[in-house]
Amino acid sequence: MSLNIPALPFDYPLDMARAALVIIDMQRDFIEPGGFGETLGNNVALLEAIVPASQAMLAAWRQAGGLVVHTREAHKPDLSDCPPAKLNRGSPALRIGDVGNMGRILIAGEPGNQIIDALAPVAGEIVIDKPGKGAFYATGLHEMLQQRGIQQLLFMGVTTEVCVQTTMREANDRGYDGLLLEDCTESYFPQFKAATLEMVRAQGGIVGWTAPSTAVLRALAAL
Ligand code: C5J
Repeated sequence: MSLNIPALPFDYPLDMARAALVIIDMQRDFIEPGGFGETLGNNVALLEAIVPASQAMLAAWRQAGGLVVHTREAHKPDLSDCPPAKLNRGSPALRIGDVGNMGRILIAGEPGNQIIDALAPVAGEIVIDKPGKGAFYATGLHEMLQQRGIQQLLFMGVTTEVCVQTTMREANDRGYDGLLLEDCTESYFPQFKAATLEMVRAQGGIVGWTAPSTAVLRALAAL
């Protein structure tokens, strides 16, 4: 049975048995005051603002028995999975592997690399450490989803135009139908978020669909 989700560019037929909620990089260093994102001069309040809607979506999804995937942008402590092309760009003031206010930046296991408490994974949920911006690169995520018969991916998380959009495009190329939850994703640059939403749903859904989380919540409540 599929649930009809009002979405753009047209309705999304959600089949819970074949769908997963993918929560991208809701990590302390990107979202919390004092973390990597704020140290670089970004207004993290923009990202914090999506937490309540994301919590409500996650709670409803869990209640409906849906599969949840969490990702973290995380590198090995020796940085052997971080190519120079990634390491040497970004702000020279604070680079991947440097010590920030919440431990080493984007290094697995460090306090700042953890998912925020409000959206912490629970037993049975998939947690992916990804060295790239996209969640499919060098992670085995595609195989994990295929083993579980997943064909539809609903996306939340940060930042919209970087890790969320990259992952959504990777998913699209692998044959998944992606739906981006508009109020559960954010960027440090509001114009980049707006542009990403437009790009995703342009040309008949060239990358996928977008919808407010309330559209999914209403459908799940009717289950
Ligand atoms: C993510 C980034 N998660 N903006 N990372 O989008 O570098």
